Amino acid sequence: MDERALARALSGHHYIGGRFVPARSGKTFAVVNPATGETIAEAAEGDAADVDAAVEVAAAAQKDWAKLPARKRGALVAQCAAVLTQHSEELARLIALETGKALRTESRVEAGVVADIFAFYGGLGSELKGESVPFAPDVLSVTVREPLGVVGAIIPWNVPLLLMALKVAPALVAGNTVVVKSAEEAPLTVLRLCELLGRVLPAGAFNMLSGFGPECGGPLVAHRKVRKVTFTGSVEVGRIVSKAAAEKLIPVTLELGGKSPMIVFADCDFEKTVMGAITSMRFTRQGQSCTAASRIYVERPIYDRFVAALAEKVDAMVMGDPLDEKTDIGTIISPDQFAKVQGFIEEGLKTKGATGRACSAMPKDAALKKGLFIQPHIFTGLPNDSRLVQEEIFGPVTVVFPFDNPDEVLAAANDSDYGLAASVWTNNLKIGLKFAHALEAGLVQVNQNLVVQANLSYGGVKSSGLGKEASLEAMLEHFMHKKTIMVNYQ
Ligand code: TXE
Repeated sequence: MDERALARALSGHHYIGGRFVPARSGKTFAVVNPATGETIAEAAEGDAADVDAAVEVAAAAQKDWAKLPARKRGALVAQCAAVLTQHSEELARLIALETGKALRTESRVEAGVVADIFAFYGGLGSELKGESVPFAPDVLSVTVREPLGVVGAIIPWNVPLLLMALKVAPALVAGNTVVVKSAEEAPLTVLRLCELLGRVLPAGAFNMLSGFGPECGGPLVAHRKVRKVTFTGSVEVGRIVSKAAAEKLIPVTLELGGKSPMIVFADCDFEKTVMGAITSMRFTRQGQSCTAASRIYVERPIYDRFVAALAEKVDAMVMGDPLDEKTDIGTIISPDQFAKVQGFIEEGLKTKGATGRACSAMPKDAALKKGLFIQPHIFTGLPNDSRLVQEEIFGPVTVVFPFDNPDEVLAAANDSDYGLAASVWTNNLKIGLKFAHALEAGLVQVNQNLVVQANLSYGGVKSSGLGKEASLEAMLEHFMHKKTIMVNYQ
């Protein structure tokens, strides 16, 4: 089945208790291909009644799931990785169709990483350890780790498979069951993933609803039987989710936005660093990445050369049909995001003293004329208080500044409400290490910019979030609680 037929076949469903089911209300909403504007499927429009059905099923399934030996749960999650690997190309094509992310540069990468996350967590079933704590003679005191119960997971559209996997795989191995609320812009690929996971996992362990934020995500957070919420999305909605979780006094993990600085010293490996800026800025994903290097600071001696080389490289990138193997850059996700990004660009272009260089040619194909393509823009000369410098744009827009000394650039880099990621590019190890420690971010990379790794802790500070994802630590600290048991044998 090709991706269009698959999208149609997935139409109109939630995934509850191992089955595709329609919304209780019978309502659906259109899923649109952002490269053409055509409707490719209808998604089930979930509300509180669907949430209740899914959570009840998940709560019932959790009792049996938690009774399985942890290693057995891990083995099943690892088995999911094998199924996902077999279906990786199909998932990649579907994600390119529904999100507009280029197949070769983005969607295949995401589909591959997802299997890796399930494989990683699947291997950790025997690591759910507690400790013994000396307390008193004739008293055995130990801690054991237990699952939390039903986990509610709310995901966005930019890397939906990857972000879902980072939540679902550790939650399941820890002995929880899960109800996911997919993003309204990208409900299909994750739904296909449910069907694939359902070939391995018991019914009810893993459930998914599509729908809108307040109508479907809201009731999920508020549901009495949801014992933990994990959310990735905007700061604004993160606050709403966090407040609702606080009302119920349940733990919450938040992965929010970023305005990540990239700091380039004159002694860097120039070519590698220019390429690093391209990958860090995620131009191939139209900049729709929370870790995008959306502020680039370049030491003055190489500033002009760096800006010119960056623009030249971005110019050479091909923007076009996401499913075409020649395409480097796909589309923006939705008309709303398109308008938001265009608004930033127009504001930047009107700013006195600023220059915005548009790079890479718009696609010429008539079939793409309604596509949500935006030319990548590189801005220079913006004042520090510009919205383009302070706010997350989530589009193919980066701002570049010159700097003259390390203290000045460190202060500028940290002058942000966000603190998700940062990178430093230099051959001076002392400077690299100094910055690695001094930058206010959850992830700092020196001379590289890799995406999230399953075994490395990931998460922001300041307004970028709360808690960690990925790594053993995320599973133990955020999807389990520690129970103390004391046995007096006097
Ligand atoms: O996010 P939202 P949107 C940032 C980025 C982007 C902006 C808006 O700056 O431009 O957010 O994107 C669900 N209760 N990021 O509108 O609204 C919603 O249905 C419960 C950064 O897509 O935060 C979706 O499933 N849930 C980010 C999810 O929250 C609610 C990735 C995210 O939607 C809800 C995406 C509510 N009241 C956007 N309202 C990153 N960290 O990578 C919405 N939702």
